[in-house]
Amino acid sequence: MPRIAVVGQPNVGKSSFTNALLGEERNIVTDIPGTTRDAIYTKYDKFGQKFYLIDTAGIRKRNKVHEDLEFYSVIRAVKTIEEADVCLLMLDASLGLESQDLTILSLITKKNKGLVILINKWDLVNNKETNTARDFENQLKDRIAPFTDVPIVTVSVLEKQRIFKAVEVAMEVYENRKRKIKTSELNDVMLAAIDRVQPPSHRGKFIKIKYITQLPLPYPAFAFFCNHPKHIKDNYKNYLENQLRQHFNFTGATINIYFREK
Ligand SMILES: Nc1nc2c(ncn2[C@@H]2O[C@H](COP(=O)(O)OP(=O)(O)OP(=O)(O)O)[C@@H](O)[C@H]2O)c(=O)[nH]1
Ligand SMILES: [Mg+2]
Repeated sequence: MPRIAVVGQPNVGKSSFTNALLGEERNIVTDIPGTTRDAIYTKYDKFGQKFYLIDTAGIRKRNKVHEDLEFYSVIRAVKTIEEADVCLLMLDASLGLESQDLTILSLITKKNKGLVILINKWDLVNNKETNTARDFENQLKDRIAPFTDVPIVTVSVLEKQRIFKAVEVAMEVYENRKRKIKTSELNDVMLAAIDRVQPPSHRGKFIKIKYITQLPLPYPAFAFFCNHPKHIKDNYKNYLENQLRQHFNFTGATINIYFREK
């Protein structure tokens, strides 16, 4: 079963979200940051969807952690990220994206976990116009670059707005993260892309990518076999990643690209 963890800073509404989905007050909700100390696993089985939902302790910046208890909460939250398939990174709409959130985000991407960003407490945003959510999303994307192929959902747990949408999106990301592309299709698409924009040569050395395979890992990872793997530049690697994202749906999943000698 998929394991979906709700992570984020203290007090953003992680336990409230879990309770709202389960339809019961299973996890303690208070306005005191740091209420949840342990990761709490619950089985969700509704509307044809089954997964483990993991409520975690809020993650604080290390230097703000004074108490021992809080320190261990951070360790546990990090462990939860490691155990999860998809992480729902919850933000507070009234605070926006803070540096701690970027720290959590980089933990999630380093571990190659699926990612959905939930902007909670959307009810607190005043004067919502048609474009408010879109503007908020675009600003957020600028700040989380280069990994921007990430779903962002504005929610209000308090008003039960879009919480099931959040679940749906999380399950999509779960599928995207484990998506396997047939080798023939992968090579057709990517060799054509490589033909259109070829890797720049390095000191007169012509770089030729011969074929591509997807690695048997729980997250998208691809090996590009070529003659001079060390001489392929990062911007070309970015081009390849963008091409993969344009042709196949990997939204919310990290993509690892390796160059190997052949
Ligand atoms: N206005 C508003 N308040 C919310 C919303 N969701 C949660 N809250 C409030 O935010 C406070 C914190 O909620 P919790 O669910 O305990 O937050 P948490 O992220 O689990 O916090 P920790 O366990 O301390 O990390 C509570 O007072 C909630 O009632 C929302 O959508 N809108
Ligand atoms: Mg909590």
